[in-house]
Amino acid sequence: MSIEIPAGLEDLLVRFTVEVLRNQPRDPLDFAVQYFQRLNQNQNQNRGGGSSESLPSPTAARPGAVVSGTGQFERGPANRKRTPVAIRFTRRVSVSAETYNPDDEDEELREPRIVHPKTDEQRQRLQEACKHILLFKNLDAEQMSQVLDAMFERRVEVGELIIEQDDDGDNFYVIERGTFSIYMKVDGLERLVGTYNNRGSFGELALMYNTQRAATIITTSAGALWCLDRMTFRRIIVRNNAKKRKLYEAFVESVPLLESLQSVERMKVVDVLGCQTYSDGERIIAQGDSADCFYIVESGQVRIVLNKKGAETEIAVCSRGQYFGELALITNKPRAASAYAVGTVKCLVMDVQAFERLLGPCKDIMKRNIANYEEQLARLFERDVDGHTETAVLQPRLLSN
Ligand code: 1OR
Ligand code: 1OR
Repeated sequence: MSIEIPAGLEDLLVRFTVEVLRNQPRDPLDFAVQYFQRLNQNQNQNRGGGSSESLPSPTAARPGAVVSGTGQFERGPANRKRTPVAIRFTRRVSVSAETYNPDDEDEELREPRIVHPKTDEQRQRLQEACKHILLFKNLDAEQMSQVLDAMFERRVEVGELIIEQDDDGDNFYVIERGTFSIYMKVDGLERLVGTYNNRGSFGELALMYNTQRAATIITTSAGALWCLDRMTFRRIIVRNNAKKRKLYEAFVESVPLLESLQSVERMKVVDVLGCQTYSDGERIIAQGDSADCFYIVESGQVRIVLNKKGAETEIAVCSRGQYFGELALITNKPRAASAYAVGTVKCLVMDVQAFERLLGPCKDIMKRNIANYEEQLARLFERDVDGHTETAVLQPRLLSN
């Protein structure tokens, strides 16, 4: 006797099983009833042209069914916590960074919305941690609220393995507090290539491009992370990135600094940068601060001001297509000058890790310009000595050569 398995049954059951494992419901039967009812409603809505994205998951209807961050992790060798078991269910579609198209993932996008209920106190901490996350900067209010709903907290201890290079991607992580080391295998040896210090985010690459994890991340202190599951990340952030690419494609093609990058690399720059608006007179960078960002001016003007012995001197003005904030990242020193918005200014902002990863080919240009600063500085303060300081003779630095 041959039994025919209806088309889609296997997929349906796998998806349901993943949801059960992810949500750990106290009553699986009740969860199943709600899950399938909502799926059914969802499909009916889709047939009628409705959107599936606002559907609550069974967890939303059942406050208290929170996924515990720590409960999900299994222990591995050396007593380190390993990546979540849910990782085994992620589908790595390809390992090519160039071939992603979130709109192809219709099935994934139809998954019910994930909600992890939070106390007011947790939500406040989460909002604070997410305030400076560049990948969230271009989201509208509804998208941001869905992201916040889906995030869940994970407390970490020193020495925990959060991400292991070459694993599949499960979550994107936002740092609330704690320090982390970034390791990469180079010629078979693990090398420390960077750190995170109480701010920032990581784990976006494997989720954006369906690749294996590019680096290993280990905690170097106790701390707290907010995690966003792969599905929500793809449904909201990756889809939004497709729009961002269209929006900024022409602009990044016109930025002289990025000329030496291939067009696919320029698009990866767009994927990770955030757009930030500043009002007239607002300080964007404070001289002496430690640095973790790099800026390209999209519109408006930015004054670069040097404070020497209490006297402020304008040393450069950056306008559309020009960059600033590279010096401290390259020299690993505090900010050498302050930067202020002139009128309303929009900047594209990139974090130091993305700067290191993506702008390697542009560093020669930046270093040449840094050499020019030194010359200009020497000229400026020679004039000072003679009592003829004239900042107007200093040309805004040209960033295209
Ligand atoms: P992921 O999903 O690949 C590991 O998981 C994460 O480490 C990765 O996303 C990034 O968020 C983060 N190169 C690649 N990934 C990095 C790097 C990095 N730094 C942090 N991540 N480099 C180090 C830059 C300081 C490049 C080294 C050449
Ligand atoms: P940062 O990361 O140090 C401040 O943050 C930014 O201001 C710095 O990177 C540069 O992008 C910019 N000439 C032009 N731009 C400068 C200069 C400069 N210093 C800092 N920035 N100098 C020459 C002045 C005649 C001063 C060199 C110390």
